[in-house]
Amino acid sequence: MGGTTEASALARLLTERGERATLSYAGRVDSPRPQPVPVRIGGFGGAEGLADHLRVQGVTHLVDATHPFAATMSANAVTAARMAGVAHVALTRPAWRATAGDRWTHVPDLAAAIAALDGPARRIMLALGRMHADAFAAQPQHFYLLRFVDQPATPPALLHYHLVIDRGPFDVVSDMHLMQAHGIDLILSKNAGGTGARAKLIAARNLGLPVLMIDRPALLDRLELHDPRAVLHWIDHGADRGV
Ligand code: 3Y8
Ligand code: NAP
Repeated sequence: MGGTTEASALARLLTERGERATLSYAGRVDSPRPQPVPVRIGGFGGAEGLADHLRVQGVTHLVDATHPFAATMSANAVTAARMAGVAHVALTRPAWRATAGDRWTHVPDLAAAIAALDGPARRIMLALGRMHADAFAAQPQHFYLLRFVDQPATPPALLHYHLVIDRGPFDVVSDMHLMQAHGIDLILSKNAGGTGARAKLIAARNLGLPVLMIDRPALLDRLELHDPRAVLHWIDHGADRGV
C-alpha cells in the first residue's frame, strides 16, 4: 500500500530481489510516480473488499506503507490481513520531534488546528495538501499560501490565498524563498515524519517562524518498521501469517 517515499524505496528493493509485488495507490493525484512494480490504482471497497483482493490475488504479505494520516486505509489493512490470514506489517516513519530553534505548537487534529487560528489576520502557509484546505474557510480572515499536487477542479473556498502546484520532496532553500516571498508568519504541518515534507520545518526554523504541528492519528495495534530494508528481513524471517 503506497503513496509515500518509503513505499517507493521498498518497491525498488523488492524489484532488485526479483520479488513479485504490486504497489497500490488510492488514485488521489493525476499522475502518481511511476514505479518499478505493477501498480493498482483505486480503493478496494473497505476492509472486506481488501480481504477479498488479498485472497483472490494470493497475496502472502501485506505491507502498509501509506502515510501516517491515511488512518482509514491503515485500519482497513490490519482488519483485512487478519480476515484473509495474510502477514501484515506497517512501514512508517517516526514522528518528527522539535529540536533547538523550533517554535512548534502541537494540536491533536485538524479541527483543533482550525480553532487555534482564532484572532487577527495572519499570513499562513497551509502545507496540508488539497483535501482539507476548504475547512479553513472557517477562519476567512487569514491569507493562506496553499500547495497542492494538482490543479484543483474548483478553486479553494478561501477568500485570500495563493496556490502553488508542486509535489515533494521539497528543499529547504526553495521553501524559505516561498515563505519570504509571501510574508508567511505561521506554518501549518501534519506530523508526517519522513524526509519528503520536512524541508518546510527546517525553513521555518531558519526564518524563526512558528509552526502549528498537527499530531498524527492514534496508533494502531500492529507491527511497525521504519526502514524498507527491515521489511525485507521481515519477509525472510519474521512474517507470521497473522492467524
Ligand atoms: C497519491 C503519489 C514518492 C512519494 C512522495 C512522503 C513524501 C512527497 C510531502 C507540503 C506537504 C501532503 C501531500 C505530501 C508529501 C511525499 C510523497 C508526500 C504532503 C503523493 C502521491 C499521492 C499523494 C496524495 C497526497 C494527498 C495530500 C498529501 C500533498 C505520487 C505525491 C500535503 C501530506 O490533491 C490531493 O488529493 C492530494 C492528496 C493525500 C494530503 C491532502 O490531504 O491533500 N499526499 N501524494 C497517493 C495515492 O493516490 O494513493 O504521485 O507519488 C506522494 C507523496 N506526497 O513515492 O515519492 O512520503 O510523505 N503529500 C503531508 O505530509 O502533509 C505535502 O506541501 O509541504
Ligand atoms: P484514507 O483517508 O486513510 O483512505 C480512504 C480510502 O481511500 C480507503 O478506505 C481506501 O478506499 C482508499 N485508499 C487509501 N489509500 C489507498 C491506497 N494506497 N491504495 C488503495 N486505496 C487506498 O487515505 P488518504 O489519507 O486519502 O491517503 C490516500 C493516499 O495518499 C494513500 O496512498 C496515502 O499513502 C497517500 N498520502 C496521504 C497523505 C495524507 O496526508 N493523508 C499524505 C501523503 C500521501 P477503500 O475503502 O475503497 O479501499
